[in-house]
Amino acid sequence: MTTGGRPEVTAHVALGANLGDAARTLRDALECLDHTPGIRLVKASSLYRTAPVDASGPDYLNAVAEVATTLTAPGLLAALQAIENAAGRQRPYRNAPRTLDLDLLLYGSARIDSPRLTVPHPRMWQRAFVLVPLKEIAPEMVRDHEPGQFAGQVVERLPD
Ligand code: A4P
Ligand code: MG
Repeated sequence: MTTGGRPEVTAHVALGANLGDAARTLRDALECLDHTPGIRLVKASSLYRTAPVDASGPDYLNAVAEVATTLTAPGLLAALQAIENAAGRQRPYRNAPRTLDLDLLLYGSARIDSPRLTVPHPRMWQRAFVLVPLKEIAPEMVRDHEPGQFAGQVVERLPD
């Protein structure tokens, strides 16, 4: 399907939060995504409570969304960053606790390696907090990455 000329591309976005009312923030972010011109929310996973990986601080809530977008990949990244900023995201140091993190996991089958954007997200295949929710909404993409291999990464699905 197309809206306004450019064909829609299927993209996957990881959502994470571990400051404030994380569940509320993630649900609001999904709604914001769907209301952003050029982005249509297709599917969202459940929310998962996850232990921090390579980071300290409170447990995270994580989720993954599938969107259809007429934005370019850099345009989609800019839209994700605008939603993060509206949620009060601050970046005091690397992997600091955050009110909202929106990472672009996949943009169709594109491979992008620019200073500001790497797609597929380079760390996604090592992370149960990404792959478990991704598997819930797109099992075909996670075939070769069984979540069982992530011993020690605690991921618990929250009731809807
Ligand atoms: N950037 C490059 N590629 C991308 C992409 N595909 N998507 C650049 C989003 N951004 C991308 O991002 C830093 C810079 O990455 C941006 O300026 C952008 O141009 P950021 O959002 O400020 O920081 P970040 O997301 O914390 O950085 P990074 O390095 O992607 O962190 P990670 O590796 O994603 O780790 N544990 C649990 N349980 N749950 C989590 O959600 N998240 C992290 C963050 C660590 N541990 C976690 C979780
Ligand atoms: Mg990020």
